[in-house]
Amino acid sequence: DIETVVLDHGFSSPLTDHTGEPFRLIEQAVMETFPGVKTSPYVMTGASDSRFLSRVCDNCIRFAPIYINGQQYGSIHALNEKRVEVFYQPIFSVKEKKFTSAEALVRIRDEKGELVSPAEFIEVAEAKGLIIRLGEEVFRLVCKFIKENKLTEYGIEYVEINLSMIQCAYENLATEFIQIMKEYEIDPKTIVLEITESASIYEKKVLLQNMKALMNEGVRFALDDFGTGYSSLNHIREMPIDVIKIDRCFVEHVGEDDFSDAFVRMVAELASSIGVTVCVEGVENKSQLEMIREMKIRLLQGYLFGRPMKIEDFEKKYL
Ligand code: G
Ligand code: MN
Repeated sequence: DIETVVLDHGFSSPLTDHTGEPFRLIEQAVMETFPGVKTSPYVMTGASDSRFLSRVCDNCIRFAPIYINGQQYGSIHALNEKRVEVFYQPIFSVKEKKFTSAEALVRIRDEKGELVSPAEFIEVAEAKGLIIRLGEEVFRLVCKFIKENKLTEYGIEYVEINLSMIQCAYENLATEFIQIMKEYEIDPKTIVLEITESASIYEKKVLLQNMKALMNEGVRFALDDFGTGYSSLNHIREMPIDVIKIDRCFVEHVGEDDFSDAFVRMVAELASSIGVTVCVEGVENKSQLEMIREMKIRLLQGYLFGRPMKIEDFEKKYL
């Protein structure tokens, strides 16, 4: 059950798996090579959870087009043809009564110009080892956005960027991001990287090294989708986290079930006593807003305040 891949590179020695065994590559698919990155053979041998196993290693291989239900989304093509876009969703500060940050959310346009949602392509990009380059492009686009719009002059202090756990486990991530920030001459304090709890248990050592190197420059970190996945309050203690983003499933039931209420209250209480900022995600209506208003929450995000929107719309509305 080996995935079909075609090798189109100039390697002289056979590729090997983690045990050093050469692995088979079947002809007829496309594989691209880029300096610095290799996807692990696990992906190709169809391991049950390729998302976890598609580690990024030292050498240099990446896969090219991606197919979803037989349709070619071709992230590589999208990347090359500049069909990757970043949308921005405003984040409201309760204390300051204004929008003080935004979350960057990646979109891809298909050949017809229709938007493809990340739910459809992120997982595939991860499994195919494309996420590193996609993530780098997103990071570039955000840096460009920050620089061109002088965001801080408009009170938008930082932009949050989601990291895939594969990016977190990529040894060169920090070096590459630092280089890009220099290139665009942006202040690292205007960047907050969102990691998920799953990332914090997977390849923890590399993640912590990346975090340390980036934090030395001034980049900060947020824990995304908090309360789902492998929740452990220990993550907050072990990780140098600035912001906790409470998953939107909690605000969805706030005021309806006691657990959600208690959870949001507890996280807010804990966070405020250790100097971590809390952001509640997914605020969609006034009644939810009323419910969370008296909890010690600093930041609010959701459709009630603004949907993720194209750069032009974000500029018109907030800049
Ligand atoms: O995992 P993460 O929290 O980064 O997910 C962000 C996603 O949540 C985006 O795709 C965004 O469109 C979506 N989103 C943002 N605000 C809301 C909201 O108020 N309600 C719902 N249902 N989704 C939201
Ligand atoms: Mn996020």
